[in-house]
Amino acid sequence: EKPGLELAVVSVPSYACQRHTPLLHHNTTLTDALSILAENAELSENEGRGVAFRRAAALLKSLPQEVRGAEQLRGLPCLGEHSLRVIKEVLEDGVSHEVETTTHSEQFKAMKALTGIFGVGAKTADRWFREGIHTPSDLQRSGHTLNRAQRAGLQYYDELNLPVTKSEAVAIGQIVERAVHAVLPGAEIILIGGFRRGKQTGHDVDFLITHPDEGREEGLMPKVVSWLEAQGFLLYQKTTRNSYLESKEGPARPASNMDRFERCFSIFRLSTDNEGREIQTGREIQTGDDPQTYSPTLTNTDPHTHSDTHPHSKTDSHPLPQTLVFPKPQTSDFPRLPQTPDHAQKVSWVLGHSQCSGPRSWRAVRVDLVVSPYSQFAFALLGWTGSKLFERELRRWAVHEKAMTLSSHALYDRKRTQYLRASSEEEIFAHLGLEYIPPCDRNA
Ligand code: TTP
Ligand code: MN
Ligand code: MN
Ligand code: MN
Repeated sequence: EKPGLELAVVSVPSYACQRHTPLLHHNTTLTDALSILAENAELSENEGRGVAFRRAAALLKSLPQEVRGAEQLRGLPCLGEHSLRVIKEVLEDGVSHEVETTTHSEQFKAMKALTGIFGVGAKTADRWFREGIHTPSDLQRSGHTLNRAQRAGLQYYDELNLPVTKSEAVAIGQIVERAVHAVLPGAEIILIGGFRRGKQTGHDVDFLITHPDEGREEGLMPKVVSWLEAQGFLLYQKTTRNSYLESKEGPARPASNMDRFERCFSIFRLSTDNEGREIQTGREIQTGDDPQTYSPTLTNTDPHTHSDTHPHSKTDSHPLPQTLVFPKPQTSDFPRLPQTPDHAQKVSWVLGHSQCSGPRSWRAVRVDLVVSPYSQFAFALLGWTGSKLFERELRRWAVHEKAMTLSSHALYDRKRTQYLRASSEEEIFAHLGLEYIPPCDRNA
């Protein structure tokens, strides 16, 4: 055996939360294959199998070099029999038979297309699939009664399946910032989810909102939503109020993985002009308002949004501005997109709902807003930054290795029977006995 090829000599810890997992890594061919199988398992509601494939993929993402032969994987954790078989096949033949069969299967294609509709989960999609509904157009024609979310999901299907760019995320951030500060000055807004991990595109944009004076954040979401609605920024929204206080389960013992923060799942109407620039205006500038405040300039061009933006962060070297400021607008200051995406033209209106109008000057974007009390902020930030597998691994580590329970609200030490406070993510990692992993390395 050639020296230096045995990756197992570099000891790789078995929990993803013990490893650095960057966005760009050396084994994309292998992880793409495993991700297809994970996705298929999840769509078939076989969660255990899905997690096994996700863990195997995450292990490969964390390796310092490209795997060229299966013998290099000897002794590495997280690689089950099935995953190893798939990896070997891809290494030897370039493709895996099982992956090929899956990607070409009618069921997988239909389940992906149907769950690609906002508001449609695997259960519903599977029921429709068995009725012969394979595409959003089939669903449209079927005359099925849909809920409000699904109707919006169908209406904006194509747009919501276009990746959201980083500049669109920043533009949305400015709107959210304006809305939040209009109803609660001093509130803090932080970009979370995939964009905080450094992703250049996402399926949505996620924001966490808090206020340094505990309690001031209560009831904030309905006010923010009203403001956004009045300005014409919302195409759809569903707000869920905080159910944390009245729940009987205890802060770190949620009944499910869903947390109980006040939150809003929404679809924004993001204006874009024909030159591919984004403007942050809603339907109309309302009379009585200062028009200048409707066109804030983009102040963040730093690609490093994965940096911690919280004041408690100690390792913050290149943060997104804590507060996005809105200097006096100058049209020339509008951000130019990297590749002028004219979404209105890219979108093919398969559903035929807007044949009448020409290219539009706006697009629909999925946005998630979460409000957390300041005392839970670090937990919410950690819990909503992802990736989903990284979060799952953190909770598994806490329970199995530390006898602790971690949620997006709190950390509970079951041996000392007490809650452990934290005002930064670094403190939470320290409580858990883990090396601090920055957001950009949580792409497990
Ligand atoms: P997502 O927005 O679903 O995922 P993402 O931002 O990592 O990736 P994408 O680019 O595709 O949008 O979720 C973001 C984080 O929020 C994820 O780590 C899990 C967390 N989360 C919860 O804690 N509770 C919830 O109910 C949901 C929907 C997400
Ligand atoms: Mn997201
Ligand atoms: Mn989200
Ligand atoms: Mn960086």
